[in-house]
Amino acid sequence: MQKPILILGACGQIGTELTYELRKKYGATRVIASDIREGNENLMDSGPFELLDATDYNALEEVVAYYEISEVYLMAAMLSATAEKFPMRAWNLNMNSLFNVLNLAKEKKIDKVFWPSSIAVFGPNTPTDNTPQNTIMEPNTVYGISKQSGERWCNYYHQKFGVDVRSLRYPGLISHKTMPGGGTTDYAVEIYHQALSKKAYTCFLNKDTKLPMMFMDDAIRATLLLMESDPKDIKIRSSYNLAAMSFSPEEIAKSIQTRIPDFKIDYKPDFRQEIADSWPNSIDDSQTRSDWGWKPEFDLERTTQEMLDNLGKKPN
Ligand code: AKB
Repeated sequence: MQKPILILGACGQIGTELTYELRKKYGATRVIASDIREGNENLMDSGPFELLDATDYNALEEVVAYYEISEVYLMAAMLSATAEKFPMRAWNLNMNSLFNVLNLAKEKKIDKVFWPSSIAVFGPNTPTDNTPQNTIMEPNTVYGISKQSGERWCNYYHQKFGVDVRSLRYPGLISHKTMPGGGTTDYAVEIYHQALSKKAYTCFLNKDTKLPMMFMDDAIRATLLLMESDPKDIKIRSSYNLAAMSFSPEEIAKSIQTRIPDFKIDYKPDFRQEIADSWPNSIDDSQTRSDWGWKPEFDLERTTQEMLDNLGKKPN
């Protein structure tokens, strides 16, 4: 039987869908959702929930002991755009929560950890097309620096203390169930909402800024696949490159126009343009595919169809 799982940051964009999927798979009572605030009604009604700050070690240790938690998914983080505004808060949240979870695993209080990294670990000196798994990184954003440091700590805890920590470098994630918050790739979700509500969108990135992206179902599937993989197949304990598609704002707009022909887009780049310019255009995830069998299912066309169909059913 699956031992209890704790999700930290369960009310965010990824945490919400991860909670639904894990509850579907393992049963609602075995998946404890937690966050510093309550989530949407569906999430709160779907199983146990704890108000919990992932940076508070004692509170975290108490919840882990109470539910006899075996696996932790640490989804709490401050993303790239917000982190530029609050560097110290971002560093404290992103690093202290990770140390807390890694230390619980080191002390054998939990068995397995998932921690998300990001394409933000790469920087302006990284090769931009088909960015390899191992390459120059040198991130120049607060968020990217925290993710790159986190990767090194994950690898360190695995090598020194045998901690079973697993990680993916998520691209920008697109979903219709929960909004993203504070990221540079958020435009790729906002655009679908505004295409339906206003038939127009002003994008905060330039029209030709190509970034790696993924539909949420693929991201959740990759996460569960990695967590269920045999430890002997997991050759990388810092974080795996993960890819599905890459597109620019102009390309996503064209894909929306195939279904909403009078949709209009214009461009007013802001401070997020500089962040996006420092990230890769596309990612080479061939090692991820060969080590544990990853393969994406959603391209841009299918993502547009899913987003517009599902958002179209919701009240504004
Ligand atoms: C962000 O834009 O900050 C995130 C990410 C790519 O990690 N979506």
